[in-house]
Amino acid sequence: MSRRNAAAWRVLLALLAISLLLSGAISSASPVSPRAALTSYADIVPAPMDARPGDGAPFTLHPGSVVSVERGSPEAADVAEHLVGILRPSTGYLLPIVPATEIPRGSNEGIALLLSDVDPAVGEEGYRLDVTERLVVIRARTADGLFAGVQTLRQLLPPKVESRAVQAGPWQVPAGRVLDRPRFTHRGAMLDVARHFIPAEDIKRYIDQIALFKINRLHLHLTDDQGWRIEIKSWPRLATYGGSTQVGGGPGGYYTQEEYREIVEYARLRRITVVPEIDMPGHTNAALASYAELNCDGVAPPLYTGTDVGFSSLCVPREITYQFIDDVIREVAALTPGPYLHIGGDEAHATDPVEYLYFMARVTPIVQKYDKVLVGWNEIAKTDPPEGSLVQYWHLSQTNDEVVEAVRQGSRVVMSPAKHAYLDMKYHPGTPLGLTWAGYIEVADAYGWDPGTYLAGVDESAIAGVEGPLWTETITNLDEIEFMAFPRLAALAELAWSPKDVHGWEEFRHRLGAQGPRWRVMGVDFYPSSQVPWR
Ligand code: NGO
Repeated sequence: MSRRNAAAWRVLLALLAISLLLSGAISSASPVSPRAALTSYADIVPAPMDARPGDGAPFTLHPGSVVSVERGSPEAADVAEHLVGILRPSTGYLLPIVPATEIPRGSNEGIALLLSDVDPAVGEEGYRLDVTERLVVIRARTADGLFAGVQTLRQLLPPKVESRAVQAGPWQVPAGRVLDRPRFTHRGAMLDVARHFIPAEDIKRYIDQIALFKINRLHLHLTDDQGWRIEIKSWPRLATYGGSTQVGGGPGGYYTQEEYREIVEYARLRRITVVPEIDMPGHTNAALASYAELNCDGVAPPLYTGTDVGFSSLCVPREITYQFIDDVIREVAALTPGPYLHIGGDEAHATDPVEYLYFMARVTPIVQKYDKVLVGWNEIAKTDPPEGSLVQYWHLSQTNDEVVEAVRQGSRVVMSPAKHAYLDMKYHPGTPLGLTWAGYIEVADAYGWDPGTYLAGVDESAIAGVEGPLWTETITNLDEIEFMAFPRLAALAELAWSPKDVHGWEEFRHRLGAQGPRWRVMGVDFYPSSQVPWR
């Protein structure tokens, strides 16, 4: 639909909604007391640092409400677009966006997103939300903060606000205020698009689902033994041949660079940084199958559609290996506005340990040459990663001397301990999907650990954040992704965002229960855990 058509439709929808209201076909008050239907400040996930209901009348969004947004900030304007993108379809209201420098007055009732007069307690990524009868005001220092405030506001509106079709109001938000900021800067979700290819449209849907919980990193595991999923123009067979199948032998697929750019931009508009992963030197059968010259014996292996790990390796002594890596990293870095580039490094069981160290010493400068921060699974900790690198901890043990040493040398740690954070583990023995090697992970297990103290000898100050990896050996499509990710990813998001002193399983499971109706409206196929009192 063209922009003009879309605008015309919005006007029509708004007029329709107004005339329905006037004719009484849609009651402007709900049949029961409108207060009974109000959402609660106690139900926000992740729990805010400080949320207080007020005793005033609730705010009500009207057909004539406006969204005012800090003048002169394109990023704040993007956040306003994101907000009305949710509100307009379900309310049917016009909700024009108007530039402002202060709280609107008079008839300009509505929602204000401002970057001025900000409480310093909100930090770089936090926000303050004030809800009174006539106004919702979100103030933050950055667009990240405004976006986070908007996610809180979404959860304070009735769940049907997430509908893509016009619904009956009233559109009320209980009076109150929230002061909020994140515990950790890295709040991630990882998706393995290599074992099973996940189309770009589904990645975008997942981005929408994770943004609601203030996740701000999407780590894409783009390459593995079973598939190479990103077009590399200087080595085209990686995608066209190496991406031509997947686990179980299906047709696979890959993102063209243009599609990949669209994913990155879609994520950016939701304040999410995409972290691309090119796994090496192991997990490389798809590349080895695509180019014979990458193999030490010069013979390309067949494509692989099984689920074993640890059998493939790039050829460390061959010089062409580093030309290949330079080309790939150059092209991926050029597609990546974010600072991070993940080089995997996990389970290199088919690489000689001494060669592994040599390999990483060759690859690290390539990542730096293209101006990216090195990220790798915790195996890279033994290779002396440069200061400022991110080490992603996934092992079962709660002690790891190599990681402690890497932290001493200035690396920071992203916590993805498999026992708690692996979204591909089954919930219980009867879960139809998933693996079991790290154990069963019910919702309480995903929630019941502390990323700040989990690894002995690693202080909370060295923890960059928390990430939930979803590997796809057994997962084939978005419905299955949703079932494995939700509600556990919401639990990880709370560990990553909320201050430790507001964590608590009892409170959390009730907050989580309140997400059920919202997920149902959004069409998210979540796992209805019996540990959660679903509404
Ligand atoms: C491991 C392995 C992956 C598997 C995953 C399955 C890491 C970092 N490497 O995690 O290749 O897909 O387990 O749970």
